Amino acid sequence: MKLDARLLLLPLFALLSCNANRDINFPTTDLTLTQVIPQPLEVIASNDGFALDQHTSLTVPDNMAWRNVGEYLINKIEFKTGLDLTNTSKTYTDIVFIKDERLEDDESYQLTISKDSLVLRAKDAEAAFRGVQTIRQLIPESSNDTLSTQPIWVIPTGIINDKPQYEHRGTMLDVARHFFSVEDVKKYLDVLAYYKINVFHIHLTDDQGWRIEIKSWPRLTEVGSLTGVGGGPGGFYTQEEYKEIVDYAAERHIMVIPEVDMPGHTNSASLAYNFLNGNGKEIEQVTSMAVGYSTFDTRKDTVYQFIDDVVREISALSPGPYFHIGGDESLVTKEEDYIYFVDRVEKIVELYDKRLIGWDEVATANLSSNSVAQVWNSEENKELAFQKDMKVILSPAKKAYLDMKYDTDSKFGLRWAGYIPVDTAYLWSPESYGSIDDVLGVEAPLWGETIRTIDELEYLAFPRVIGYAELGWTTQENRSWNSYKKRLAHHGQFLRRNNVSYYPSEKIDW
Ligand code: TNX
Repeated sequence: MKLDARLLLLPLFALLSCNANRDINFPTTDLTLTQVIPQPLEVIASNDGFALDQHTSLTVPDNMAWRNVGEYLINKIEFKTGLDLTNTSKTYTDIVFIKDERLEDDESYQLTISKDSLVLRAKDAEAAFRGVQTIRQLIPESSNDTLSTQPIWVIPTGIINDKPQYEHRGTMLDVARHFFSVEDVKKYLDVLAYYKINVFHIHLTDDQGWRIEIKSWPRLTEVGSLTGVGGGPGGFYTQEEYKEIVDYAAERHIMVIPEVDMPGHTNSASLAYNFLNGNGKEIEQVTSMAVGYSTFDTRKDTVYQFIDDVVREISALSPGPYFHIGGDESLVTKEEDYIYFVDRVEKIVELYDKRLIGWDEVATANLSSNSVAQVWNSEENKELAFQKDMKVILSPAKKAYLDMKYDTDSKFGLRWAGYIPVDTAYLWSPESYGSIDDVLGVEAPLWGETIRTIDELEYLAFPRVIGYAELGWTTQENRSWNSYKKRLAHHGQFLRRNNVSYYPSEKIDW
């Protein structure tokens, strides 16, 4: 690997001397004053400028995963500035990616920016991709074209050493209450990637709709996907379409966690296959927002045969290590039946080499330490999880629910967990929920009862999800609301350029 790095550096030294001949007077800029979100671990300014312009080239290690990261950056630079870095004839400044295995922590990267070169070091393409987001954010929104004949985007010089505090920085999207198209999901993922979000949890099934094709049980989508909350048209992903989402996320180094919610939240499945139903009532299609009335029949072997098929088919399409079984609000499942169910489903999930995740209620079952509880509501369940040596994901509803209204003016959203304005969303400490080793990270769920379009989705998600991205990445000592709100104000331009319908909260000076 060292050899690689040296080979790459040779042309760079040649470039350094070229650039010295250029008579450009850069304005001095301060790297510590840039608007990067999430705030990096360490930023050291050296108060000079790197000129990104039509004479900048990009050099990357010769390997497919790295080349993809390089292409991603090239495309984003072109979108932001109009510069085509693939078409650089005479190069004066160079962006260089170097594979450096000394940066051994996952997702850790280093940027060394001087007048002539911007060097990104990382151990692998995933970590480089995180560093690329920082590079994108360091490029000013507009060029400083008064100083030269061609536009120049001046990036401040210095060093950034960065890595995340938590390995899991995610958001969940509920596509069951209202369905969102592959295109909508892709648009969302691309913006999430800019904030170094690395987990996309997709809530694929609920009482109102079943949203993923299962080849061995075709009625799930033939019958179970036809509507949603409020009686709209519904929809589902074919397996190919689901794969398209998984692949698109993977290109952004985002892992997809599929969720099939059970034994409650299963009306749409029982509507398709009545034998699954355990609540003793006749099943009808539901389009209301009610929760807690449905359950699988936990004492029937055929139900577990069904679950085995569902977990097998979805796991085969999902390269990530997790399978989310829901497990929340199973209010009509008897306690002993619930525990029996969760214990048995854990074995099925493990059979397909996945780790079980469930909403915090699953911690009441006899789960192994390999399984994970997603804490949304119950301190007690969190403690049960810790007693079982399980890791937890933090999604406390009062702080991290993207489907809560911001305030009394909010057009969409619920309010059972309270209003969550942009500052409340940011001002809490994941660190206070448990030791950093016991907590995988932070995930902000976006339940879909009140949102039907991508604009409505974006209104609830942005800007709050950006704050959750910082809570997951940045250490507590590096976080401050005052700094964050100033940095966030500068992201309005990015959001507008990308056509994101964010909520323009008055708490931010957009
Ligand atoms: C509770 S949070 C639910 C969801 C609803 C959500 C609405 C959780 C695990 N279950 O079924 O959509 O509230 O905010």
